[in-house]
Amino acid sequence: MLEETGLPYEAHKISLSGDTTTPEFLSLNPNNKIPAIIDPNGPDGTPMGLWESGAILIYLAEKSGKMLGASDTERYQVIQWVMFQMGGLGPMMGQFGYFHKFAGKEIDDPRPKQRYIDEVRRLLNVLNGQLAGKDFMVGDSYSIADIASWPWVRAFVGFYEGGDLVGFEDFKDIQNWVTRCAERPASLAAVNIPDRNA
Ligand SMILES: N[C@@H](CCC(=O)N[C@@H](CS)C(=O)NCC(=O)O)C(=O)O
Repeated sequence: MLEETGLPYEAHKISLSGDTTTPEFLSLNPNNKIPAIIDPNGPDGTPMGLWESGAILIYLAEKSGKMLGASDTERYQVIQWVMFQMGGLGPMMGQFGYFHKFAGKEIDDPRPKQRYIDEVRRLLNVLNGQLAGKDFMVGDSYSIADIASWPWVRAFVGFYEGGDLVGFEDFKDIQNWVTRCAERPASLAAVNIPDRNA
């Protein structure tokens, strides 16, 4: 979003094995998660900290006047689909990852993992329907709904290796949309900020 808008920013590399529980980080986000931002020039001209990616995206969209739909109706639809990611795609894919790739894969009971496979497939079906015949999730333009969502789908298939389990092959509109979003110049730049190998 910062690359798309051109807002100036300074990225900080955060390790999930320790950096999010320091007193300094907790003073910014008591929920010890990334992302979190500090805008030194917040709404009242004073510094403002903010966490939860959906809230950050809405804030940056309003600050820049970009990525929030082309009309008032689209604005609420964009927010609706951002919430769909926050409450659906993100948590369900994340829990799937725990049971499929991380510590949860040692659990013999197949039901927890199956629960998240079924829920992710259901959510992808909803998203695929929304994308039918469209380039982006809402209206004709790229928005914070897309920005919130495509990296999760890409990570579900690539990083969590869940594609085969949900029949990702069948979700052609999602596949084309992920490629379309990932190939934007801002996306190509952003996925390596901060430098993963530094
Ligand atoms: N709903 C939150 C989710 C944030 C989240 O789960 N962040 C993960 C990384 S993707 C994290 O910081 N995990 C570190 C931890 O749990 O210790 C948001 O969208 O900002």
